[in-house]
Amino acid sequence: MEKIAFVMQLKPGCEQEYEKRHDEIWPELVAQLKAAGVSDYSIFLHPQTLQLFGVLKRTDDHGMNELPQTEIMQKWWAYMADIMDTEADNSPVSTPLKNVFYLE
Ligand code: RM4
Repeated sequence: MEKIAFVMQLKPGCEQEYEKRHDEIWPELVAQLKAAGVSDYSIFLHPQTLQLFGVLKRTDDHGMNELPQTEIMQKWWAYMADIMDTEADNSPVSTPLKNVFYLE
């Protein structure tokens, strides 16, 4: 099991909508993420910069690299594209973070 973290970017004025969409996250997407070996997934919002800090665990044999090709991920990213900074393919602009401290 590995824990990874990354930063995405929310568009101004979209805080409530972002949280609402995640409160109502599609069960099919949850199932797809879990099937890909993802668990313990949280996203935190930095209120001043609107940076979204994601942290999750994934199994050693995770399928996260294949997730972008799945229909459900494509649909979710298209749905979220109006409120997040995205790449040309609708995936969120995402910067991996370096782990510099850990306390068990
Ligand atoms: C985020 C973003 C991420 C996705 C989560 C569930 O807003 O789209 O890519 O993993 O939702």
